[in-house]
Amino acid sequence: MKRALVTGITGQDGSYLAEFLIARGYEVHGIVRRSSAAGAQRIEHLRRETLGPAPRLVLHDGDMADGSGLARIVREVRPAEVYNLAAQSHVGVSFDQPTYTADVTAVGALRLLEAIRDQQEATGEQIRFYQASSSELYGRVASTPQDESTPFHPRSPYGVAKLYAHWITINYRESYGLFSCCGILFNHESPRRGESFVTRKITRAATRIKVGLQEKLRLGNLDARRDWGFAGDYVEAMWLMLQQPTPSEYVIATDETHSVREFCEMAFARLGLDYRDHVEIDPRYFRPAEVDLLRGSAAKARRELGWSPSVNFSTLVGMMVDEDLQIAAAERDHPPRTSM
Ligand code: NAP
Ligand code: F7E
Repeated sequence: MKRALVTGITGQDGSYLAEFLIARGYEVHGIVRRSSAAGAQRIEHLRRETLGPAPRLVLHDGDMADGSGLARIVREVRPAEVYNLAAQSHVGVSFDQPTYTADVTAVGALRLLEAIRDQQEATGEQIRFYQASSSELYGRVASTPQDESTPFHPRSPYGVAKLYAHWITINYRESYGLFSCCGILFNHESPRRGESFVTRKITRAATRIKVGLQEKLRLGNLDARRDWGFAGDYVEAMWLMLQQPTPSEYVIATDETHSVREFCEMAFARLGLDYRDHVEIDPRYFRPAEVDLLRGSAAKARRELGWSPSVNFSTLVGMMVDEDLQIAAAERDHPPRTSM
């Protein structure tokens, strides 16, 4: 049985990737950071389903800020594949926490690569490595659509940290022969998306407004344009990259671009509402530097990996609104109780 190690397994992508790998017969090991509250809701169902004498999902306490802990986990697990999805992944937050973002998102990737390099040298067993690079690398875009040859110009501490992680991943390939790949993934969303990212913030608020739990939604820049795909499609591309004969970089995107305003319009309209009656602009959500336009060309991934997205923009919006409507209705009917 193939063994994979996934950092960031409790996140949106980590949960879809763990499901995908378990369905393909992998034993999946995940790194979870310590929290005062139970924080693994997105993978709770997998934990329950894979319990038994030889569990298919094994969780390890660890943190991207702790290199010795990462090295110990890599030694114990002896993975054939490592997927580095852990990051301080919120662009807006990265302006308030730039040093922390650099430590976890940039240097964290280096700590993991060092652990892999040492383990590979000690055992002679190849470890394939996936780095979660981002369309935020393009930032102020030089041309549209963006592909693997478009120059990078990141516009946030997050983007700059991801740029370091991207290049150190390539450097370890060129310097030490590591099989290391970077997926330059454009925005991807799902009903499991964190609630502070704009798509989920919109679908949560629109559905809560629909059932009478809230009246207004405060947003920042409605004119920013993104290439939004479905996270479930994108984790397959991560795995495909590690199954190739040679490591490389791949853009994963839908080749469609829509504004935040269009996302609002479609999400509210699905509920029979007009977003203009509910959305207010709050300058607190403006960023010191913005990424205005992203649209990716996944032609290389299509050609070499045989990958293409299965969910388009309107289906994605519908899927998120429909799931959040159920959550909002349950909240209305069974308000959460607060304990003393
Ligand atoms: P996410 O939902 O924010 O998940 C991030 C994961 O990283 C969570 O499991 C989080 O743990 C973990 N993490 C954060 N800090 C950590 C630390 N110090 N040590 C260990 N783990 C830590 O992000 P996502 O949307 O799934 O994205 C996955 C990866 O792809 C990230 O690296 C992100 O930057 C990158 N990416 C995302 C997109 C996108 O559109 N979603 C696009 C391109 C690239 P907790 O659960 O404890 O917070
Ligand atoms: O913002 C605008 C905001 O935070 C999208 C991460 O997964 O994708 C994500 O980064 C746009 C921006 O995602 C609000 O200014 C307006 O232009 O949902 P977001 P992001 O910054 O694109 C990339 C590819 C990653 O790699 C990241 O990890 O929406 N916007 N009003 C707002 N954004 C937020 N969050 N909240 C607002 O109220």
